[in-house]
Amino acid sequence: MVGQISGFAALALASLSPSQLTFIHTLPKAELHAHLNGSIPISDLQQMAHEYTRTSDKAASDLVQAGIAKLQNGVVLDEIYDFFNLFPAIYALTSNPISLRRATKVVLEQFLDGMYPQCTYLELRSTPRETEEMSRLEYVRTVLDEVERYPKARAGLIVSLDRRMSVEVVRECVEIAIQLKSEGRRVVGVDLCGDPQAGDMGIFADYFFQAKQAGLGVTLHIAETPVNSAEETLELLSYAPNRLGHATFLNDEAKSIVRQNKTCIEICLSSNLLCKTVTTLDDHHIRYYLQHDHPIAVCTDDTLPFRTSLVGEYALLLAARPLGMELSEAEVQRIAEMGMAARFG
Ligand code: 6MZ
Repeated sequence: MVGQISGFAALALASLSPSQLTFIHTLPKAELHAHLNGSIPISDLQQMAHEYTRTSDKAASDLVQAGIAKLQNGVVLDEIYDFFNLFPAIYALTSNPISLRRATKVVLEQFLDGMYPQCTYLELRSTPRETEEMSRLEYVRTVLDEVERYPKARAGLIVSLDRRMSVEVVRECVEIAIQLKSEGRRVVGVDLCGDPQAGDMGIFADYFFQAKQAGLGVTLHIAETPVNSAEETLELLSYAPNRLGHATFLNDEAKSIVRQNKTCIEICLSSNLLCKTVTTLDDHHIRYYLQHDHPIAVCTDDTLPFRTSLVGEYALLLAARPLGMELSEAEVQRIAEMGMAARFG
């Protein structure tokens, strides 16, 4: 387990006693914020890259090889914006139904299989992509086919909308989510994600409203960086989201709305530390929400670049300072219960 992860969480995990490890492994936990294309294990990605380079031209192969080498060596980010440059290489490897299906399968196995699964329940999220070999509808159906191999109580899908999308693409993605849900497929919610500097948030309002009307949960990446303005944050809060991703830079007005509505905050500790939006665990906004007994869900975000696992994120809660937050087992159990209570599915 420790061998597969190598970031902050690995150090915390290695510092735990056997009884603390057993406690974390046996705790019912929900993973509610995991991006599919950011969670593919490196060994699978390497194999996929190997096959890809045999059938692709040199320029495309070079791009993929350079991207995979970076991920393999452990990404070091100067700032969060460097993070989004990692995806073109990964996307090249998951651009047809066969490779997408394979990636989804290994990501689900990573979270849900084994003697001590990372989580009891997973809400995987992914952004529908149109490629030369599949439509966005086919993309979502392909991911769902794998998600639905697990019982309903174990896995669901959130359809992500990227901040860079045009209004036409946003409309198409929300229509797909609503249509598939009405067919009884396991779409449980919609998400807003992507480069925090990009996009016009005004175009999303109607579509998040439609998604809510159709019974889908709504979660929004919000105030992930200091450049996200207070106006944008208030606009996103006006969509009445059920959960929020990161919420690192909320001002007092936004915090008071979030607390009044008891909106669950998806907390991704390693992600925030590696993207340098939070300096240390002592400065992390999780402390504010714990002090106020506000609902949170501890999640991984992207296990590959952030070199973590859900068990590793829980280790960060429990481990002694300076490796972890030194919370008690009772506090960690309460956090896990809040995560389970915030499921859409
Ligand atoms: C914002 C993120 C993210 O959807 O193609 N993504 N968006 N903040 C983050 N935290 C640092 N981590 C991942 O998965 C990859 C996509 O998820 C979004 C980005 O848009 C990325 O392209 P899918 O499966």
